[in-house]
Amino acid sequence: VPAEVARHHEHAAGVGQCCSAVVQAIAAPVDAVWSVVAEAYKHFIRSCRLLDGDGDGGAVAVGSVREVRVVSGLPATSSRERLEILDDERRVLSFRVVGGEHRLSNYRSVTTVHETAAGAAAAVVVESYVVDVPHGNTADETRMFVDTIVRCNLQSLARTAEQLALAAPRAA
Ligand code: A8S
Repeated sequence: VPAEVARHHEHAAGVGQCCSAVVQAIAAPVDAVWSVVAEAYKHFIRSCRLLDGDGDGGAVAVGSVREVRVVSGLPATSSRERLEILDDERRVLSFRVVGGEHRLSNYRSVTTVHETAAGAAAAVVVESYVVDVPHGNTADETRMFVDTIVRCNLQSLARTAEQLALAAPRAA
């Protein structure tokens, strides 16, 4: 892994914050995986709209903010996410939570996609994050909660990318 990509996963967790990382192996080419990362693959999203984009579904730029409505059953109803990094070349995506109704203040995550030694049809995704530990919770509880969400999202990403790779083996 190139150092400048690995460095994105080094989070300076301050007092009252915690951080973690989740790794997911995927049986699909990196380009297929990246194309899914750059789209919406997330599990817990009910709906999503760009707040300051032009609304026509065009290219999403760094600095754009989206409002996400969350499915019921979570201690959250909505989240506002600002795109911080979208690097197609190095396959790095990062966003920061800038608002919404939930308990994960100052959440910021970085997702990177990597080739593996196992061959062209295998990738690894690393997603790391830093977040404030909510009042009344421990860092361990917070990491367990967030790791579970991230793991679900990455498993969903894996399924989508693997299906994409099967459907269009040469497109990637
Ligand atoms: C992501 C990662 C996370 C999203 C969290 C952790 C969230 O969207 C959900 C529940 C919450 O309680 C917080 O990559 C928040 O989306 C599903 C609304 C931020």
